[in-house]
Amino acid sequence: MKWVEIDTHARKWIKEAGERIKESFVTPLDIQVKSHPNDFVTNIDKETERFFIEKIRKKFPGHRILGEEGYGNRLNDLDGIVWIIDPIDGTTNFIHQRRNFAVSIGIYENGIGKMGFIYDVMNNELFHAAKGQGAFLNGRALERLERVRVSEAIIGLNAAWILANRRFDATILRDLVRDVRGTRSYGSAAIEIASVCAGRLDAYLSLRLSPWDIAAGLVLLGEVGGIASNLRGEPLSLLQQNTVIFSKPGLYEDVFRDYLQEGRW
Ligand code: 2AM
Ligand code: CA
Repeated sequence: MKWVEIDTHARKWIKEAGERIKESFVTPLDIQVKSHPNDFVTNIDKETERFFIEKIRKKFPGHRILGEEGYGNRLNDLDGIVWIIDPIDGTTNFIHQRRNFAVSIGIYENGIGKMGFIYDVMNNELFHAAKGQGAFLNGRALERLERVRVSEAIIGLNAAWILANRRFDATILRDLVRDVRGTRSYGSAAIEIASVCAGRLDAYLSLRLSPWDIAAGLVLLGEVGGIASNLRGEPLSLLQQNTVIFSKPGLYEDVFRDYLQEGRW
């Protein structure tokens, strides 16, 4: 019963937040830089996070919240029920394109993913999943992911990750890019993960994502038989940044066997 109530409210608030974001387009954005010159936050990211926090605190006072913009709780563990919120995933798209961004919310209980919601606001596509009950796009069940080979795969990957750098050997991902059927980069991790869940992409890889970028997508992916881990093959952490691969089965094992092994990820 508890989870039905959480589900009903989460959905309602997400749609409401989407409407508020669209309404905000008539007023100028207030844009600020965060950790580096290409990492932005806007007044709308902040207002949207505060909107969810107010609603959750009022309706579910015992729940804790981890939000990208920091208005939630400071968490050292995932005990109890925790909402992990990215109010706008794809802020750069939001600023430059006014599309291709999403609201992403994962709800966990004692570290176990119970519900995931990814709302692609401008396409009006709500992906949602409840643990053990399947994953859905606008209410229609998503199919289980089938195995696929590297040579037939379209993968989500930001081109920046194949540039030479000091942290890892970029030639490894370059080999993968050469061997797949194609690459795509949407600029919103949540939309890219949702795309894997819907079979639009076969895998998504990134070298640095935060808990709020992946919390909802992890629940969704589990419900369609996909596999997620960091690039060392270890489980993803929701308390720190991760390298990530979200993938169809088959492709996941092949990518690790033939490409990722030698990396210093
Ligand atoms: P954000 O828009 O919520 O910040 C862009 O390639 C994707 O990576 C987006 O989903 C973006 O989420 C995420 N991302 C994670 N860490 C980032 C960072 N330090 N700078 C820019 N994008 C980041
Ligand atoms: Ca964000």
